[in-house]
Amino acid sequence: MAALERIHAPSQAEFDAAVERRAPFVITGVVDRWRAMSWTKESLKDAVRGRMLVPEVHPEGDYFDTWNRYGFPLAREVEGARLLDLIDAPEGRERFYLSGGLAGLAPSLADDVAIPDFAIRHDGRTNRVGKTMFYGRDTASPLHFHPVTHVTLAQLVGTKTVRLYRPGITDAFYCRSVFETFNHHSKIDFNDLAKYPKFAGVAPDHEHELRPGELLYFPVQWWHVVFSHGLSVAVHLSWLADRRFWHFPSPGRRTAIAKSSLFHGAVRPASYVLTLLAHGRLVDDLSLMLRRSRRAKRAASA
Ligand SMILES: O=C(O)CCC(=O)C(=O)O
Repeated sequence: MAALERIHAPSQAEFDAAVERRAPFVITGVVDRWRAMSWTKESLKDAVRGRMLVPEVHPEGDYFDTWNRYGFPLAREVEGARLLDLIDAPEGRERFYLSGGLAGLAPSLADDVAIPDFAIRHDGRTNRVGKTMFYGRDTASPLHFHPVTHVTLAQLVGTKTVRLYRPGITDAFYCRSVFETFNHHSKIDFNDLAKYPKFAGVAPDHEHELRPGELLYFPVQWWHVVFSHGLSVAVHLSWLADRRFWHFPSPGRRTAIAKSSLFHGAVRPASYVLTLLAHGRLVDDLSLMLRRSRRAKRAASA
């Protein structure tokens, strides 16, 4: 397996040239200048104290199981400082993973992440670059790809193992249906790979141990699965990729369909309800309501 290319403090021209090679690479000498590198659990707790945040909730403590059971992670409002404590020292089986726009989660910290000029000016345009924060302990993010964006992931605290696979949807990736909300995700449970025999012959193109101070560039539509070890804080920066970076036929064609306005306007809401039904949540809720009303009627007539 090839080690990733490493580039130190790239100029605009060096960054643009590296992206044109259409393979992931690691950037050093950028994140270590951010104020965010001095974040600690205590400073983060102060920044989110009193704010109601909405983390991913994994009731059984198994990230892949939640995704496969419901089609997406569950969510609940939790006060910020308590949430960071719960992430670090869980009570019971339930696990939380906080991810979301940095300015929304912790507005006082948003400027601690300095978006590099090479991202803003990439591809000869002025890009709107989003900042997403990830805070979790021993997390797993299922195998997925970014359908339309260039992404760089900056590790601030802890380490992550990232496995990357070149683009293309085949049966081996057990991709979710185009009708699902997370249609760019795979169903593969990495804790139970025996259930996914077609994936057995698929080796990652790269596996990288992401360390504090590194910035990992994910080309648009490359598959990746991410595991964090211990407490992990990371920020990802993303901006829209020109279509010339998409991979055709797959997943470019499917992405074009999934992002089309017809799909969003008419097909998607219907497919969303079907997805919920297929995953049993609505079925469970409706049958519970029916059982309750039958019981109430029986009790009233007795
Ligand atoms: O760090 C993670 O858990 C997920 C990161 C990721 O997949 C991303 O930045 O796209």
